[in-house]
Amino acid sequence: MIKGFLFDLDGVLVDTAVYHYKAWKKMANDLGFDIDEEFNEQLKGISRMDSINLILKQGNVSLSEGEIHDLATLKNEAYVEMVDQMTAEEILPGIPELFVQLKKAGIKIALGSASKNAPRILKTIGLIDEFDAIVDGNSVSKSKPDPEVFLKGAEALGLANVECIVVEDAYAGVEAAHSAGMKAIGIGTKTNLPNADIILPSFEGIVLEELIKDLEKN
Ligand code: B16
Ligand code: MG
Repeated sequence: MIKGFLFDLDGVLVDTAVYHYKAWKKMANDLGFDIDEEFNEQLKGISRMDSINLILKQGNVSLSEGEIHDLATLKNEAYVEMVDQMTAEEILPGIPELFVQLKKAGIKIALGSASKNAPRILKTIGLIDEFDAIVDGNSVSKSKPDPEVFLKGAEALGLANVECIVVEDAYAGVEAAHSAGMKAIGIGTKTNLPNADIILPSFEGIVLEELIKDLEKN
């Protein structure tokens, strides 16, 4: 029986990837190279430090640990400045309606995100009070595809792993869900999420009862 939904943040509840991209691109440009949108796809769902290390490798830039840390801090300051301007308008289609249906059905809601800025973003867009538990980049030490973030999410909700469904937009996130013994709804396409149990372009028009029936069949 499904008793909890664990939501990823970026790409599922809001599209913060565009702001991460702008801030990383500026950092790369300041260092004398560029990154494009195709490269940016690899950064979705992975931690800040894993992201900066991949970007520096891409630009063939070698820096000390301290310099890398300082650059990541500067990138984050630029990112935070942008996400602080976000509004509820940026919540992705169908999410508010899905939350209403989940609450009505008595299904708990948790966040399972790699972002250390997740609580700040949820406050800014007015979604924070909808969550029964929040597990973010501040409370996990291992990045997806490690299942830690979702295992902690189920634990925070007081639920067994198999009672939880993960909602993800990243391949590594779906892998993390499966390693945690949970089914995953992928937001995207069959091409980028071939491993998801159910794939939806978004939650627009989704009827929870039917979705749960499909998940239980799978
Ligand atoms: P921060 P998610 C992830 O969010 C982003 O997809 C990823 O691009 C970012 O590097 C990561 O959060 C860490 O974010 O710098 O804010 O701590 O998809 O796990 O919700
Ligand atoms: Mg994501």
